[in-house]
Amino acid sequence: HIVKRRLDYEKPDFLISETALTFDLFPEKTVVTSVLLVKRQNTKASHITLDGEELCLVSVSVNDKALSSDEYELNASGLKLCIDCDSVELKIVTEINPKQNTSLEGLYYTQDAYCTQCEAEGFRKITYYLDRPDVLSIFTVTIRTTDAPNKYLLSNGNLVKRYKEGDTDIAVWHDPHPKPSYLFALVAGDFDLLVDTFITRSGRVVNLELYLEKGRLQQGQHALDSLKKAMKWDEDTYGLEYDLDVYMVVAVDFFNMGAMENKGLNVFNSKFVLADAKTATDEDFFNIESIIAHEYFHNWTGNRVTCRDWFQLSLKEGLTVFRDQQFSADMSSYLSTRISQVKVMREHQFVEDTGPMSHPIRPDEVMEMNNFYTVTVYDKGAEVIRMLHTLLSAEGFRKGMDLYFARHDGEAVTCDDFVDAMATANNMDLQHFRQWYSQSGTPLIAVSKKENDLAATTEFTFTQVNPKTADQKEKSPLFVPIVAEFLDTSGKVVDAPSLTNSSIIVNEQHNSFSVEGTNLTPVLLDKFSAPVVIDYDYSIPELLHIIRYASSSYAKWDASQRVFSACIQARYAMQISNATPRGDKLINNRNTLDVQGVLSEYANVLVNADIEGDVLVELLSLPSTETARTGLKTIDPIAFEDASEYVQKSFAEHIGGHALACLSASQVATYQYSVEQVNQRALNASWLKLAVLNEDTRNAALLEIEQRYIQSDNMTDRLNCLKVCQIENIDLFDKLMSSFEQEFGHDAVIMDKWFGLHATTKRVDILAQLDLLRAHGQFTINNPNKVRALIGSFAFYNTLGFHQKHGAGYKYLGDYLLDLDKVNPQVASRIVTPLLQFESFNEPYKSLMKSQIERIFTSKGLSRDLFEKASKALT
Ligand code: B3K
Ligand code: ZN
Repeated sequence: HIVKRRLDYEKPDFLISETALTFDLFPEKTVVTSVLLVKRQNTKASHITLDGEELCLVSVSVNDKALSSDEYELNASGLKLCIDCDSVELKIVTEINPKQNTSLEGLYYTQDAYCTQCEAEGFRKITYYLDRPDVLSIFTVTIRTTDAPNKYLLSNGNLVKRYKEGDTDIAVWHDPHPKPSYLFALVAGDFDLLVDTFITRSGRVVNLELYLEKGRLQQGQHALDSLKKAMKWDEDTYGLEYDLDVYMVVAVDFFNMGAMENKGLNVFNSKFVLADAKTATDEDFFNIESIIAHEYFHNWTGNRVTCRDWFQLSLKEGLTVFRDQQFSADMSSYLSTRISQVKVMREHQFVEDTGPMSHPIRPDEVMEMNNFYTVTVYDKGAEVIRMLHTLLSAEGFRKGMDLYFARHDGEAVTCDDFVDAMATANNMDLQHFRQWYSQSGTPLIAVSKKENDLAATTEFTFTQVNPKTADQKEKSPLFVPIVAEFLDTSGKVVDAPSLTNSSIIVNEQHNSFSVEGTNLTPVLLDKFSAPVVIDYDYSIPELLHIIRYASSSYAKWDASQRVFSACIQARYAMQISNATPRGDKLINNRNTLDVQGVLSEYANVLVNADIEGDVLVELLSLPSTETARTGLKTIDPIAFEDASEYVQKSFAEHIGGHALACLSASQVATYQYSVEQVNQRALNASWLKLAVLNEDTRNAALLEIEQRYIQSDNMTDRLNCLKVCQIENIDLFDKLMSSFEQEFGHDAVIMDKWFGLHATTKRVDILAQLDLLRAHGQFTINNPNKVRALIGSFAFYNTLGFHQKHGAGYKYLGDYLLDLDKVNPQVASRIVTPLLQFESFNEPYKSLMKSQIERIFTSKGLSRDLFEKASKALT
């Protein structure tokens, strides 16, 4: 397995100006005929090497002359032949087996339909080609089939012709926009079709077509509405219009990720298309809206302007995630949207930074590109774009975007080209800022304060620490905008003229700022203005002061997470030390914390302060383990989970009585996906959980759950009920789960929720349960959604089941991954993640996890995907 390096980039010697593909579709033997107009760019080049994997070559001809096998070189990764002139027509015929293709990359056949996935390097599993994003070509695609169920034959661009020759159905598509091979798509199968139109602001009519599993037309309406909103939003916000006559979305059950932005023909995981009140949760509705928008936004940020090479992936992904985040915040609640993004950063991206797969948002070295569709490239990439947006303001950012498109429409470019456009349009020096693209890791900003009583000022010193990561030892200080405010003792925000755009710029190892006044409480990193960790030794009274008085709801939430985290860490320290506890009072490294006292006071603030419902929801929920353990290098996962449960339960004891009252007061309305209702349902879920955890209200709350589960008209409430009894009453849980299965057992998408709930249940016999669930009629190792729902949920979220004392949970995952790797390496490579983090755990967990990685590493026939991760984890 070879490592590719970013700095080794070379321009292609040849381009392909036109690509004509003909597919004769048969499930087990599809014939692909490719006619390429090849243009030489580098006159010194005499040979072309085309990428190709798992192909059966039938014939090659150059300018109509067939080559004999000694006139080309063929190996497992490609085809090399002589082209010693400036322009030739190359004709290549290959055969592939879509039915046997369980990797779901390239052309595959499942559930009576053909479907493709080419990004990043899947096109080479369809035919020999220059499978790299800087080779843009005009595609014409002919699809031929004699299969009666293949009613729809789809590819990119516009349909030119649809006709019959004997019993062969033929469709011809032409895409006028030059594109790289990764944006190619083909779909053939029978679907129900949901249609609508969108009129662009310049008056062009675009046909919108959603291809859905038969009988599910109703469930496509939310996706269709979301698409129209996204199209309008991109015109209003960035002046960007759609550029073809038709926009197609196909939903399929077998898909490796969320969706794919193929030009004019998006392919979606049906989980991110199908929804109605009865079967989808508020979260599903939210995700559908955001992913539909994300893929649509790619039409400009990704397709019209694409990446020069795959190291530049964040050019399109970071930017498009930022755009979909802006869109979601405009469509729903800013606060909950932003908080969910920050959780992804803290719970997944910061974790990636501490493990063996650490990389900058623009990686330098890659073995398997599919391994780099990461939270770092996507979500941290979006945070880097967001910092630019903060620094340049919305107007400045728009100017930069306009210049970026003016300069690069139709090109394949780099992250540097993007930053250049931003810098030039705003006449700004972004030299230091650029380092975010090349440096990996999470900066730690330690903050200390020194009061000068005479001058009545406070000096804040920011010390930037950039811990070394698995991939980089040398680090330097980054350019970090920290949005901040300072509260005086009465809760008023003091004037701080040293702030630019409400931001403190930390750009050296030490930066100091002076603020008028003393006894100030700093509110730092409001809205998560940079992907960093702030280390300031907040006292509990300071945090409660922020929760009472900060001008920003986000800052209140952030402070509340610190209150809970402090309690969890204090309890954890007490549990793992042998010190005799005096009640809950204990001494950890930093402070003496009376956990019960803190929680009681915190509950008091929540009940008595005038806090809006949407903020309250956020303030009632505990941080995840990843957030709560911030600052602890290694943990005992079981003891930490116990500590967290203790804090959760204690909090419920302090606020639970109030919870039941709030719950009973809430009114039930017919389900609607609206900001108000989403918020109300979330609040009810929090109250329900707290009421069940509180001894006094527990029985009443459990009755309430059963009733709600039966009476509710929507999946959100029902799933919330199941989640609560999953923790607190396993008998009721089992009863409701069987009724769930009876009702929805026929529906694959809904049953993923059921598999996920079972996989995360605390049971001593969880591994035997997993075995049973794998034998369930709806489960198959070939379907990524199923594998993620069952095995993924177990490994990522079932702390007690996964981290078993003698390593049985780790071994279970190891065994499964070795089987899965043979079926679908991309999915296996995602689910191995929890095992890679062994350095973050105490013994014996660490060694037990590591031994599974060693076992995977030494097993025969390992995919490039798993090999890359396992080998990195062991060096
Ligand atoms: N661009 C695709 C992801 C492709 C993943 C390849 N392993 C979806 C997206 O980000 O929109
Ligand atoms: Zn994307």
